[in-house]
Order: sequence, then structure tokens, then C-alpha cells
Amino acid sequence: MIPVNSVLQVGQFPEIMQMEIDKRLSTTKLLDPQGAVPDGNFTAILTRSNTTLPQKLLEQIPTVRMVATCGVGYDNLPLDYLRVNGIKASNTPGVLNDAVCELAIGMLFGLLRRIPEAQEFVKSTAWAKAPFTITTTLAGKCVGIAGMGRIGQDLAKRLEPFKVKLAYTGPSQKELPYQYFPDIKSLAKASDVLFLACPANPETEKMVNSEVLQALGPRGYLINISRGNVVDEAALLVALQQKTIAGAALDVFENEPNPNVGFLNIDNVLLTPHIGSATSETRQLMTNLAIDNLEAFYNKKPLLTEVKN
Ligand code: 8YV
Repeated sequence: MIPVNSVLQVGQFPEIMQMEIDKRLSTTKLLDPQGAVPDGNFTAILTRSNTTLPQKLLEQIPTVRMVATCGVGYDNLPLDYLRVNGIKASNTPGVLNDAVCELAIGMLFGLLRRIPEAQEFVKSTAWAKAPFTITTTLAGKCVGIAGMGRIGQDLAKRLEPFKVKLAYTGPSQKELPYQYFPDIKSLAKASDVLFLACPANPETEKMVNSEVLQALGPRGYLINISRGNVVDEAALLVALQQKTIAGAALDVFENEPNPNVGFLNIDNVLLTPHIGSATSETRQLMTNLAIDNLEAFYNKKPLLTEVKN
């Protein structure tokens, strides 16, 4: 049983998630993570992966011994502080794979077949004057995936029926039926489409730079469902403007919810507002998994999905 008002809920939660929370918990809410800490005897925090949890907030609440984040990424947490202070953390992997992979594949086809432009083409009645542009087929292409964790592997399985060659990179080779490349530049060189499905950490920060984009090449496409800071966005903008690569589909950006305006004025991009997990079914599953972790903590049981920190 989770004691009433022992959980501080930090950040903005959509209604579908708040409804799930209110069914099971009575939390004290702090909408702005930089705001003043409300009164209370908090022993746990419930937050979301798109909410940066400031270390100074935790420093003000030394009674907090557990942080549950709704989301698979946990780069929003002050991991060093949590580790040094023995504060447990949990995330919500596994339950969002369907939603994220479905969006990723939707972005892939939207990008290759230029579906958003095609719709505008019809709506603008330009079709009456000329046919829409010829695009490109996925079948026969090499699809590279940077980051073969749960989502990367699930995405690869879902892409197999599309008659593609699959390849990947990551910290180590895995028992998978796809070609392994030891680094992202060599993977990009071999790929026609390069997905980013890796976690955001010091090793992956700005991993996709001008060299990698050059290697991906003028008929290559980049699709980012990871984190914005995995890409050097200035280099990507230049590559898109100069057609160093054919195009990019981005669901994540360095500065959310106000992405670099350069992306808004070019036509070889497909942009979505970080909606990878944003389906009602998925957000309900994520919220309940986060609360299950909180319950395990309060019942002094092992967490279901503990962040190995
Ligand atoms: C979360 C995310 O899914 O899961 C992640 O790592 O990227 C986020 O979109 C979302 O914030 C859950 O509320």
C-alpha cells in the first residue's frame, strides 16, 4: 500500500495518464520541476521521461528514496545523484514497443513516399496541373538500426516482412540474424535508411555528425525515434539543405517543444512532436507499470523494471 501523499508527482501529465494515477494514488503535484517544493513528507517521485528532474529538487527532499519515470528513457534523471545517494529508480520498458515501432514504420513510409507532401499536393489542387513526384520503394533497401535494445530488436522484426536487408550497430554484437557493424559511420555507409533507437547517454551524444551523414549519402534517409541530442542538429540541417542526405524523419529534437526553426522551412523532412509512445493504450500501460514499481518499493519487494544505475 502506498501511503497517501507520500508520492510527489513532477511534471505535466496528459489526462489519460492522470486518470490512471488518480485511480491508484493520491499524489501531491509539482507541475514545474523548477518550482518550489510543496509541503509534504515525500518518499517517492513519479515523473515522465520528457520531464528533466533537477538534482536540486531532490536535494530539497532528502526523504525521497525512489523515483519512477513513465518512459523507457531515463536520461531525464540525475543518475549520478541517485546512485551516490542510494535512491532507486524505475522506468517503463517493453510496454511501449508497439506504439514506438508503429510510429517509426509510419514515419519510414511517410518519408520514402512523401505522404505529407502528397496530401498537400492534392489539397492545393496542384494535381490538376501536374503529377506528383516519383518517390522510392523500401523493398530491397538496407535498413540500419543504431541501438539494438528492446525497441531496436522489435523494430527489426517488424521490418523483416518488407523485404529489406537489416543491419545494426551498438556497444556489442548480439545473437541476431542481422549484419553487425562496430560503429555508426560504417553502418551509415552500408544503409539506405538509418534508424536511431539508442539510449541518450554520454557515448551517444551527437553521435550522428557530418561524417556519419556524409557516409549515409545522397540517397540515404535518417529516422530519429531516440533523443534529439543523439544528432548534431546543426550538421543535420546543413546535410538536409545541401542534399548530403535525401531526407530525415524526426520525432525527437534537442529543444522540445521548440525545435530548431531550420527544420520548419525545408521540405525533405517529416516532423512529429515526440509522439512515439503517445497512444492511450500505451500511456495507460506505462503509467500502471510505473505505479507497480512504486508499490513494489513501498512493499519492500524488488522493483519490476529497475534502472540499473
Ligand atoms: C515517454 C519517451 O514515453 O519513453 C520515453 O523515453 O521518449 C517519452 O516520450 C513519455 O514522456 C511518457 O510519458
